[in-house]
Amino acid sequence: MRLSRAVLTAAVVSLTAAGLPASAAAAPAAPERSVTDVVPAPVSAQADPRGDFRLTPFTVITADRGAGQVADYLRGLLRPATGYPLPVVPRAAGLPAISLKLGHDARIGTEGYELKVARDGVTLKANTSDGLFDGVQSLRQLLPAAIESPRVQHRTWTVAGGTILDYPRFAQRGAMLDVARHFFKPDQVKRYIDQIAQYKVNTLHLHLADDQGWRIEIKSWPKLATVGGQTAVGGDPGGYYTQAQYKDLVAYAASRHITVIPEIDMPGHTNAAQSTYAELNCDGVAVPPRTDTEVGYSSLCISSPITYQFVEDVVRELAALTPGEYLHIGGDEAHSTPPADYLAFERKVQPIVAKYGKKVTGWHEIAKSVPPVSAVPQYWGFGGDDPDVAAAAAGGNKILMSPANHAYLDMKYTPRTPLGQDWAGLVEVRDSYDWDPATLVNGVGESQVAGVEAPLWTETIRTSDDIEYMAFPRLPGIAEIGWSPRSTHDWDAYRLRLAKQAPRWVAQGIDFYRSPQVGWQ
Ligand code: IFG
Repeated sequence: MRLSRAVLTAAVVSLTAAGLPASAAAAPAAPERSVTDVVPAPVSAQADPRGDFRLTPFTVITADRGAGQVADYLRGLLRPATGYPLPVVPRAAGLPAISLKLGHDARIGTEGYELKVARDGVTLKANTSDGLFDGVQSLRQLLPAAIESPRVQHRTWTVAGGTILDYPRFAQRGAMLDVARHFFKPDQVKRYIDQIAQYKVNTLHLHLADDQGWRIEIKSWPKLATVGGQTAVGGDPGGYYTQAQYKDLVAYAASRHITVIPEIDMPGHTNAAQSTYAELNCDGVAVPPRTDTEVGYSSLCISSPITYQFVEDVVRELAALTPGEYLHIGGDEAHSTPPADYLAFERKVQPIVAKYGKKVTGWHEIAKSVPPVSAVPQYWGFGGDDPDVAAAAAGGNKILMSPANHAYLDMKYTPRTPLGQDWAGLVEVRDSYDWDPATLVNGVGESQVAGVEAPLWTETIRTSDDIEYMAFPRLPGIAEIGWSPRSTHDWDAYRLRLAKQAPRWVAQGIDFYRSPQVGWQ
């Protein structure tokens, strides 16, 4: 029986589309990867073992108008390990495609997505490019871990079949990097941005100034960076970002759909500034530079008018470098600022942030000053009662949750952890996973939680390896707490999904802590 050319072509295309070699039809392999393995856990995921999609040299990526940046990013993720062309084209024209579409689906909000993987193609739909980017992070996990390798791997590339409908529980899922105690070069920050982006983290808080170093160029106070940037904890090398370098970091973060939140900590944690400019000290004498790790000994001069000129100049220049809504003004551990002075300082400084078009966020001590309702206090206590924070929440402020005994990535895992501190206790992987932002602080419920953030303070952290050892495997779990429905929260199930992430970290060169609590593959 002669089959018409059209039928034969269709057959070849459909087999090729399925990624199957035209000569043989293989039974679907036992799923080593499934849509139900994704971290953070999706709202809903339905596996379809017969729906695996095979990437081939013929696969194309199609992108609606407005989806081009994410399509190019996806191509950049897939090309190094596959070596396939994966061109981004307006239409599939019969070729097997990964299609990125923008629409209006009320179920998924501004960061959600719907991902369908079938033999004949992959379709990713979202309402915004942020949603598409989040969907790409899930799609990435449906491919073998080897997709994360920077070198071409000659193998089959199967995307696990199924459907995911997903959107975040909380609006903010953040990471913080303290670049003041130790300075990290722009490429090191970009590496961390790429690592946290894969878990749908959408803010990066940069702790840009502290007692031991000032890390951002301020043109109106040039010595802050050129002199205040020279020091670091333990006498280690300092450094700082020029405004051009900082803008580039902000743009890089934005290309990973991450908003940078810059922090200038005040009125405490200000020794680098006060050792650089004598006029910032009440007695007009510059304090000596400090490279030890004490906290709470410094304070701006609350009574001096030049202090507020300094703050205004810094806020003005930082606001101009910040596309995001928020500036972080610190406010923690102001043990050398009398309480009345602290309140006076906060009441003068917060309006300055608003004057330059930004909203205030700060460590939760700022709640005492009864900030504007748009301000976001960042909670770093251990949970339980905090009347000031509960009052702020009752007044309409949203609270960002960073409990030190669960989310501080500089806490040791065990007494034997070579890096980190233990003042908030030991934080093994399970400790970083077993908490709920909506019940952590009495009087702060689900609707009053802005989200979560995992701070990494760097008194003892010097290299990218150090960052990765402390952030992995804990950061993905904190990202899951911020993203996934509470109903999916279950340590015994999570630890199995977490174990499957490890080969991806190995492929990415991430030197993670192999916690005995997880059955690593
Ligand atoms: N507390 C200090 C940080 C840092 C940290 C180290 C906050 C808000 C201890 N303040 O955490 O500067 O030193 O774990």
